[in-house]
Amino acid sequence: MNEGRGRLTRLTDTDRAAYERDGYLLVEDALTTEQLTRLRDTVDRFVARAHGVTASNDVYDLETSHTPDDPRVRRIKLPHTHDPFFMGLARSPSVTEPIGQLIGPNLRLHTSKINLKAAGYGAPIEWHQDWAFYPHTNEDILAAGIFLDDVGEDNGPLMVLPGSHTGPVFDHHADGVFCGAIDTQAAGIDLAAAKPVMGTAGSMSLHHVRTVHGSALNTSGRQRRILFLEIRANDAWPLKGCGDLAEFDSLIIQGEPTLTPRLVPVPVRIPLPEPEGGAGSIYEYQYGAKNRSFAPLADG
Ligand SMILES: O=C(O)CCC(=O)C(=O)O
Repeated sequence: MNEGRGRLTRLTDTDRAAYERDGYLLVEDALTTEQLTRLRDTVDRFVARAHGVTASNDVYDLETSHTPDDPRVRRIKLPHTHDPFFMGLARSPSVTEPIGQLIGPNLRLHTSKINLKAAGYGAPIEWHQDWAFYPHTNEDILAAGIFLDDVGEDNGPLMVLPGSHTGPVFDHHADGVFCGAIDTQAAGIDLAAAKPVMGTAGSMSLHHVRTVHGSALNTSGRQRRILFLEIRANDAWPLKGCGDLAEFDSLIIQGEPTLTPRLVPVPVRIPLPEPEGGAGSIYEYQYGAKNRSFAPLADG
């Protein structure tokens, strides 16, 4: 199937104003039925191959309760590097059209992941700002969350703090080490203001790179799988370096490469030093968090 034939969602002025004000937006029915079916089938095949896997690796991030016979995958890492379907989806108008209306037409993928949040045990993700993980030369960057399942209040929806994208960049360190999580109590954050981002399968959430967000353990009987495509303007360059230029430019999903990053005065904190032994994902970084806001699985 040609992923180029996506849906063309035009945002309204009200949508754009809401994104500017709140730092997030939901695009309902962003995907075509064919795209959603293909996405689900592709993800099902990845999950089936987790049988027999003993430890987290370059593809799978495993729940602490995972066993090779009873696979429990909490994340598929960097799906765009494992299957061309995902880059095709990122380049389809279903994704680029609404995003282009928020951060401009020149777009480059930053990273991708599928957070699976299985029924009954899907792990929480502590409050954080993506910007704390990857500061760039400007903040025309957002995360698109494509819903594989209906997302409601009970199955661990993405939670966001409206307006937090215009506030401070919070400390994501514990004991002087980057832990990828905010101690919300110490930071004085009012979590009562948080909002769940809910919608039907095939919808797409968009949150600004500085929006504070997180999500709870999925204690419901329904899984909640979301593909996150994190997308930036082509002239937003990572402060930690772009690595190999050809590889960097291969991530362009729309528009032309540029060697002139756009610099704007934005607050930044550097996500260093790394925890000892490194961390393979946000879940592993957050093992270092001192005060958690979301309850983990009782035996997890
Ligand atoms: O899956 C979620 O609910 C949150 C995702 C997220 O913020 C992340 O993976 O960095």
